[in-house]
Formats: sequence, C-alpha cells, structure tokens
Amino acid sequence: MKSKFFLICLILVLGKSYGQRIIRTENSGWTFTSSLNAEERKVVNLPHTWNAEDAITKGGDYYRGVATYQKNIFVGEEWKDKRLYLKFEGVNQVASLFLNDKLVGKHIGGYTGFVFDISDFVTIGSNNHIRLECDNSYNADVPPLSADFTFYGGAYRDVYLVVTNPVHFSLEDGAGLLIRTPELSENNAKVHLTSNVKNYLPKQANVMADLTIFSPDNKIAYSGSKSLNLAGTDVNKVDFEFNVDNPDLWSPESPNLYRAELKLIDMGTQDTLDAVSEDFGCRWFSVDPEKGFFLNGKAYRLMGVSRHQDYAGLGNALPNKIHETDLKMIKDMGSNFIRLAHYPQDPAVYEWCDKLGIIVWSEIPIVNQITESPSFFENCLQMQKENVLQNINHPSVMMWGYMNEVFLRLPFNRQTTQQEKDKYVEAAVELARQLNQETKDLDPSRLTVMALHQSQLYNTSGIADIPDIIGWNLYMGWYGGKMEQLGEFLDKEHREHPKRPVLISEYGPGADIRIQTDNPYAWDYSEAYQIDMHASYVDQVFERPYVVGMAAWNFADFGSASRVDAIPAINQKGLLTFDRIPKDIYYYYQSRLLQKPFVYLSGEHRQTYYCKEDSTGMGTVNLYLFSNCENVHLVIDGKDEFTTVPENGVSRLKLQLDEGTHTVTASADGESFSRQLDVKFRSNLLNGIDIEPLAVNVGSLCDFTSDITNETWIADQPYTAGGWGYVDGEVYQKSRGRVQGTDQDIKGTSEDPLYQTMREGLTNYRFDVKPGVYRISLLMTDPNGASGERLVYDLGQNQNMSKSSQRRFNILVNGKPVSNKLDLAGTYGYNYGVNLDFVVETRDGINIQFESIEGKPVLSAIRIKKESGQ
Ligand code: GCB
Repeated sequence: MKSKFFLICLILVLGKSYGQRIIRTENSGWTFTSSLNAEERKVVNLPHTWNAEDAITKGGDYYRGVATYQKNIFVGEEWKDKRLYLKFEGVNQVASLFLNDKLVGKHIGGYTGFVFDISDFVTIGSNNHIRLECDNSYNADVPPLSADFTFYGGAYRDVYLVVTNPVHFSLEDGAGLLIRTPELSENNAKVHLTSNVKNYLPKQANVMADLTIFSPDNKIAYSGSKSLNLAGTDVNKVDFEFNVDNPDLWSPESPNLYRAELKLIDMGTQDTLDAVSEDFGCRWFSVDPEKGFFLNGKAYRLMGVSRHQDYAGLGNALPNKIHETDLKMIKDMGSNFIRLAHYPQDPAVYEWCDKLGIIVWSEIPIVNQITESPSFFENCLQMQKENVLQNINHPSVMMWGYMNEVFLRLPFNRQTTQQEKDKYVEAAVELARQLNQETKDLDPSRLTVMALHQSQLYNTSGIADIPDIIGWNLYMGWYGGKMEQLGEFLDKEHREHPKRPVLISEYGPGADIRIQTDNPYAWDYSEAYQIDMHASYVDQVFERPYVVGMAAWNFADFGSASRVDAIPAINQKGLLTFDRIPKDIYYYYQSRLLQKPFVYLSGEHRQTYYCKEDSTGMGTVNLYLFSNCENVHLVIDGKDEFTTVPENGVSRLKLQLDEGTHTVTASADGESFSRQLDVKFRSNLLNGIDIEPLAVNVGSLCDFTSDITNETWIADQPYTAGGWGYVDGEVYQKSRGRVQGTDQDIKGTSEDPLYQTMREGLTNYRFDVKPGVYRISLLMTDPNGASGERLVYDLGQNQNMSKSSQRRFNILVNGKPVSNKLDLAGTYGYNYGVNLDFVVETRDGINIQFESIEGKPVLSAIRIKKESGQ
C-alpha cells in the first residue's frame, strides 16, 4: 500500500515537472519518390539524401530536381487541445510542407532549420498525411549558385514532431530562448535572457516564468520568477536580467557551460505548462589588426580547420554521431578553431564545439557569385537571420560569415559592358553591406567575416572593408605561385590595409593516401607534398604575429561532383580521407598544436620504400618525424641510436638502411612511436618477379598503392643496362606545372592516378630479364578530348570514333607485334582505362616497342611477371 502511494506521488511529481512538451524524432519510415524515377517508391529513414551515390558515379550530372517524402502520423484525441509543430533541422534546398494535401509552408535555403505549425491542419483521431516536397535544382534566387561542393538534395538532418500545451514558449524564433551576456569580466557576468511566450487559449492565462541557471558544476547560480498575464491568442515577451559573480569562463581549455532552464507554471493549477533549456557560456573576445585574437583578455592564435558536412557513402545525410566524432578529431588535432564552410551545419556540430572548446566561424553559402535580384538579396538576408538566431546562444560561435570568394565567377562575357560589370560588383558590395548591417543588428556581440580569393577586386571595390575580419583563401603552391610566397602576400596586404585583421580561411593541396613519393610536386597528390605545403604555411604564419589564425582546407575530403582529383567527384584537400582515415598531415598538426609531448613517424600508408642502392649497399629512406619535443631519441632495429632536434615540429629524416624489414622507434619525454617498414632496392626488383611482379607507375615520380589489390606501382625510372625503365618519350602533362598528367575522370577504373600520369611519344620500354615466359600488362588511356564522352560499349557513336583517332600505334615485344593499329580513343573512348595483357617468351630481355602510325603513343603503367623460365 505504502509503495503504491509512493508511486502515485512520483507520477504526480514527474508529471508536473516533465510532462509538458513532447519532442520526438519523426525520422523513420518515409516513402520517397523523385521525378528522376517516378515509378520507384522506396521507404527511407532520415537523415536522407538522394545524391549519396550519383554525385560520385555521375559527377556533375547528379540529380538536381524535385523529390517527395511522405508519411502518416496518427494524432489521437489526447492531443486535441495541443499545438503541434514539425521541426526540420535542414532540407536542401527548397522545402514545401503539405499536411493532408494543404500547403503548410515553404522554406528556402538548404542549411538552416525551420519549424512549421501544423496544429490547424491536422485531423484529430485520425492518420494525417505529411508530404514534404524538396527541390535541389539550380535556383538563381537561392545561394549557393556555384561552388566546389555537391549540393546534395534531401531531408538530410533530423526531423522532430513537437507537441506543446496551448501556452508555451515559441518555437519559431531561432533558439527559442535568447541568451546574451552584454557585460562580462572575470568578476561578473551580466546575463540577459528573453523568450516569446505564446498563448493560444482564447482567454487570458496567468502564468509564472521560472528561471534556474545551473553553473558548470551543476550548482544553482541564479533562480528567479516572473508572473505573466498573457492576453488570449497573443504573444508576450518574458525577459530576465541577472548577474553571475566570478563566472567560470568559457575557453578552448575550459569550455565551461552554464545551463538555463525556463519553465512556465500555471498559477492556478501549479502545473508546468512548458519547459525549455539552453546552454550558454561567459566569455569575451576581440580582434586586433596587429596583435591578433584575444579571448577573455588572453591572446590566442586561431588554429584549426574548415569543415564540410558530408561523408563517404552517406552524402550529407549524417547521423549525429559522425558530427561528434569529427569534432572530437578536430579537437584532438590540437585545434581551437573551426570554419563551418560554406554554410551553417547541423545543431550537433555547434553543441560539440561548445562542449569541446572550439571557436566557430559560422557562415551562409553565398559562394563564387550572386544574382542581382531582390529575391536573391531577400533570401540571403533571411538565411543570415536564421544562421544567427538559431546559433546565437552557442558560446563557441564568435564570427558570422556571409560571403566566400564572391568575385570568383564573375558572370561576364565579351558582350558585358563596363557599366554592367560595375553594376554587378556594386550589387555584391551592397549585398555585403546589407548583410553586415543585418548581422550586427541581430548580434552586435560577434565579429563579422568574409573569405576572399587572391584578387585585388576585393580591395578596389571596397567590399573587403565591410566585415570586421578578412579571411584569405590562399593556394600559392597549388593553383599558382610558390608556397614560400604566402608571407610576402600577407605582409603586402597588411602594409596596405593596416587596420584590417586578417586570417587565412583556406589553404592546402590535394593528397591521396595511395600516392607516396620522395620527390613531391604540386598536383602529384602525394602525402609528402601536402606535408610540405602545410608546414610551410604554418611556419610563415607563425612568423607573423598579426595573422589572426588559419583554417586548413579541409578537415576531411568532401564531395564535389564536378571536380576531378585523384579520386573523381571528391575534393581531396582533406587532412583525412572522405571516410575519415587520417593522412600523415593530421599528425603534423598534432605535433604543432598539442601542448602534451607528441611523437609520430610518417608512413602510415607507405609500408615499402623502393630505394636506390648506394655504393655502400644502403638505401635512403625519407621519413618525417613530427614532434613538439626538444630532443627526440631514435633507435633503428634496437641498435643504431641517434638524437634529432625537430625544427618547428618536424625533422626530415634520411635513414640509411639496408634491404629488409626495419623498425624505427622515436622517443621523447615519455612518449614513444615505432614504425615498421620494408626497404627494397630498385636494382633487385627484377629478381623474383615470378613471385612479386614488377609494377611501374610510368610517367610518375610517385608510388601508387592500389586500395583494391594492395599492389604498389612504383615510381618510373630511365633505363640503364642490366636494369629496366623508359628509353625515351616525355612525361605527359595536360597543363604546364601540374604533374597530375590529365585531370580527367578515367572511366572503367577507380585507380585513376595510375592512368592520369603517363609517358607520351615513347618508342621503347625495356626490362633486362632472364630468359623465360612473361606476362606483360600495359595500362593506357588516351587523355585527349574534353572528357570521357564515349564509353567502350557506346557502339552507336561511330562518327565520333573516326574524328577521335588522333593517336594510333603498334605495340611490339622484341620485334613481334602484339597489338596493331591500337586506337585507344576510337576503340574505347577518351580517358578510358585500358589494360592489355600479353604473354611472351624471351631469351634476351624484354623490349616493348611503340610504333607511331598517327600521333604519339602513350603508356600509363606497366607490370611484368614471370610465368616460367630460369
Ligand atoms: C576555394 C573555395 C573552396 C574550394 C577550394 C578548393 O577557395 O572557397 O570552396 O573547395 O578553394 O579546393 O579549390
């Protein structure tokens, strides 16, 4: 009896405190259809995008159009007096919501959340049909218009149903509770909190607003109440202002969070009608063009990454756990800063930045260009309003951004008059002005920021003078120029615009973990070049105290459907791969940014070092040692020992090793790291090719290890007697200065880099092998033409075929023809990865001859394997 009484009391207590708002995900079981494939209906769970696959397989032709999500929700009698809302965290990019076939509302913009009140559309005691129509087509009035990332369509973030009492805190105004800290010092925080309270009852409601503030260690820091007489069917503001003594400040080292819990209590019944809670933090910050960034009065160099929101295989439809893991990796890298490029991201991202202590730049996606229409302006302003109001309580957010490289794609042609050009530039400047003003009006406490590419138009137009901070996206050493020129550029800008605080909002080259080299060059996609360029940039920034900070481009590889890097449709400038495998460069940052002792040896993705044997019978293995310790002790195979002093976090080791397996151990300050590696001499590779074939990445200085076969195709070399290599021809480069070879998606393979680099115009490739039977594999592609227009089985396209035959050649092995009049483009189409195997017998080496009939022969890779013989 006693226990029953206790249970009833408990239910009453819980009912009073927690029985108000129902918030439940509405992610499961949506029926999905799209106009791409009208017959196909499938049931999907959210988060969902329809472009996870085709944005990779179809490149720039991924489906951009309309698609529909539908489901039924039952609304029972118990909700007849309630208010019902559907809350969408993000739908790309125009969303129209229908309930029981009536339009509830439309939201424009793919990267901010929205809430629709469906109360007046539902039928009580019945199933209600929800239809969400999404459209990710190009829309001249909606940014982004053009950008280097995929515009995945879909309801790609969580969706919630929220059920409230008729008297409740408003859901439609961004964060719901607006918390500001207008005055702050170490001794005191003045906190201002407001919310809108809605009364949907036809009569006046007398309620009490109860506020409790919990400190980071969960003690009550403040509590207060206000009684409100809410007029019927009206909205009232409730606000509190109070002080917190000696606040626990928020910072990257101590991300202290306060929690505000606000309740509405019915004065008559004492029932809790609604309750909301928000985290907030106490911190102040400023920026100075000479001295950089200050947080709580202490100088910080902002060091971190930019981040896109997608992931291999999932597109942009990520479970929150992946956002969390990403942010934790960003923190573990030593970052104190993130640029959420190029758009507001999932609420989970901001929450984790708050919890982990990562300073945020949050921006709206005006990228590359604008439209000079009033609706474009309106949509931009609305997006920024949503960006600010939805994320305003997060102490991690300190910068609001609103444009990225807005003059990159000037929509001018030969017919455009000077007047039209000026008008366009002026419109962009005017938009920036309006956005800056709107941002400041909404939130005077944050800094405004804009990212620019390396063009003087930003200075001459005056646009760069509008925001509080300028971010430069700089790619010297990649898209042009040399990496060492970074400092020069920054100094010049600083001299000419001394009042402008500047940070580097993007920098970095593409890198692929399959590609390794000791001779790094721009566009080779090697991990070594990525290390060299990042290290050079960081060193140059660290020499300049006025530089506010830097955000590496990008945290991880990301989808960019129209781009071709070493993996088509992916921008590979990530410090991690698309599926979050860290590249070596990630550890460089740990060595540079972490405070605790750190030691790491490069080569996670390079097990074997193919070296030249020197006169002493040794080969040189190049390793990067990353460490923040003063002296690092190295031991090779447990015996050879020496000490190295890393400079700026790096020692470039050149280890003299003999053939075989070695273990290198680096230790310092109680930390230790071991790497096992194999050394093989290139001169010995022809021995034993019955067991391990010799595979060569022709026309390249890089080793390429296939992630499918794990086979390594080693860097090419010139032929010398008794050895192997190319005899003549030259390295094919589509653009001068880019050792990528061709920048085309190679059809029929995922090993694009093997085919993208090649020798052209060669006549002989030799291997001085012993007598025997050999299997020779030749990998080739015709790199001419715009893209791989024709595919191998495209038999209807004969007209193109004859036009395309710009190179035809015979292939002979030791004088014996194995392929006559080979016409790669004519037979397979341009940029098709062709693999031809021949089995030949030889008594006197192998000489593969290329005889031109028309144009220059090409060879991308070659593998030889002994099938039988001595
Ligand atoms: C940029 C853009 C960014 C691109 C990046 C690149 O400047 O702002 O969106 O992805 O360059 O990789 O080219």
